[in-house]
Amino acid sequence: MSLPVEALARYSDLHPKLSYEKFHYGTAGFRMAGSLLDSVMFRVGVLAAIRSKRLEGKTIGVMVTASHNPPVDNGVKLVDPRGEMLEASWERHATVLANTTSTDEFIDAVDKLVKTYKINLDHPANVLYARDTRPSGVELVAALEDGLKAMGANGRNEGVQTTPILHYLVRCVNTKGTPEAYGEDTVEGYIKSTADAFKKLIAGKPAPPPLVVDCANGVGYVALKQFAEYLGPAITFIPMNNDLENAAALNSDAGADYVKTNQKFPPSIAPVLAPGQRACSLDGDADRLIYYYLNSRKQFRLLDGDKIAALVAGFITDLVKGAGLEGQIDVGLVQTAYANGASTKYLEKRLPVACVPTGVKHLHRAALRYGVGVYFEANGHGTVVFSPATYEVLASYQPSTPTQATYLEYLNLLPKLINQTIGDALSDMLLVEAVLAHKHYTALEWDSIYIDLPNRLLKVVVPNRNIFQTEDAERRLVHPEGMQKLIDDHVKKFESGRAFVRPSGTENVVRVYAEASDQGQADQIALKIAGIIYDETGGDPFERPGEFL
Ligand code: 16G
Ligand code: MG
Repeated sequence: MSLPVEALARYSDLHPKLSYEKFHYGTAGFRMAGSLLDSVMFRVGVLAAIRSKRLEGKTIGVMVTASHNPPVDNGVKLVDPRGEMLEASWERHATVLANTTSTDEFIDAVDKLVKTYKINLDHPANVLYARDTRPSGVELVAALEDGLKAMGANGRNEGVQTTPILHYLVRCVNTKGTPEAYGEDTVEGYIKSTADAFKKLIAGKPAPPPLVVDCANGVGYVALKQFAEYLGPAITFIPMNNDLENAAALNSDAGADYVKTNQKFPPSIAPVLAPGQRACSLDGDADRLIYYYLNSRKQFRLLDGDKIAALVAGFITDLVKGAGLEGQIDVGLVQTAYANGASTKYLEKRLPVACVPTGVKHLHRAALRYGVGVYFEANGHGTVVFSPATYEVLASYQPSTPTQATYLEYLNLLPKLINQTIGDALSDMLLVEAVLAHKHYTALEWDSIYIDLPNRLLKVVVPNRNIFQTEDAERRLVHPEGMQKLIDDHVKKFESGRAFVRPSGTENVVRVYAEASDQGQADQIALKIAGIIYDETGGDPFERPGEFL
């Protein structure tokens, strides 16, 4: 089969590129105002079909979402056959195709891609796609479908789903009928398998208290309702911010990003929490989770990704030990430089802790190196991955005591409960609730496993963030020359002082993180570094004077 040039031209002309727009496929795919994405969606449909053919008909996923961004935005990202994010080397092909300025140029670029990889176009193309609740998603999916039609691809439209469910379905489709079969490739299959594992894991434990779930007025509420049906009395959810009728409400004063960024309750949640009661927030596409609670002094207390990682990593190491599998399964944790120093200190006593650059793909790749890899970013992205060797150990191990048998049973349930393809706010939520039930922890006891060092996160608008280059997992600047020394000379004056500067991958800013033994010092360090950046690069210390993020 040769490239269907006539069909590509006909459909491409229906989705002309806006001349002035520059597109870039970044850590979270393409993401911008939904109104600018028509041509991009069509071209992503063509690219997904070509990638599927390249992979001999393996199903490629496409998720139309802009996650925790405001409702006016939308975006799209591709998902590879094992449910992981698009192979990094193809990100630039997505960027090139999106930026071709005419149908002819687009078709030439497609032709070049096919020739470069010697893609046999006779292979079928299978693409599985879904969108979140954003209204612009309807038309954008139609543009995507034109891309599939142009290439004669088989499209499977899963409608409105969470991002993690899309990732899960892609992996199920591609492993069906193989020894690595991941599960039934239906939403029902995902809900049932995850819920069943949860119910078995907490059987005989105290039932979790009713859980307030802030759904960010997004698609997470759709999946939460389905879980509630399957879970029945095992756990009671109190859904909040579940208004899917009003598109403007998405992520507005709600969601995991709101809580993490503002370090406070969503306004609608604050009045309903009793002292000691915990709650959690999903983000707009339900791939990020943050917990929090009202303490006895009626203060907001954050239980972020680092706290979730600590709880989960501690539990899994206990299970491995209890099962008598310490020498056969290595549990490791992956963090980024944002992880609070206190969390790293607490965890590295218990298990290997690796630090990698920000971005789920870096953490996911590092976690795959362990028998059981736990990874969470402080912002609530995270999951747990189990290596093929670990599956074999769990399948063949003969426990020598009833206690070991019990722990082995729990260990065998975790891969079913946890969506290993990408951070999944709902499956992570059930995992947290299961661990708290096993440990008989209240939110306070969970919070007390270590005490966060006071910290401050700032963003500084600079003329050109790309002059900031980092090394050592973004913990040290190598460029601008000499800036890291200025930072080190200042930070070393403070006990437990730590700070780093990194260019944002999603906004035109550099981010400054600082922590110290008290809040005043952490603030002082962050402000001083913002000043150094300003002096050295002419950046504007604050997007809005005094703005803290
Ligand atoms: C994206 C990343 C997230 C990262 C964030 C950092 C994925 C799926 N998402 O949202 O992991 O924490 O960017 O943004 O990789 P920043 O570079 O602007 O700080
Ligand atoms: Mg998200």
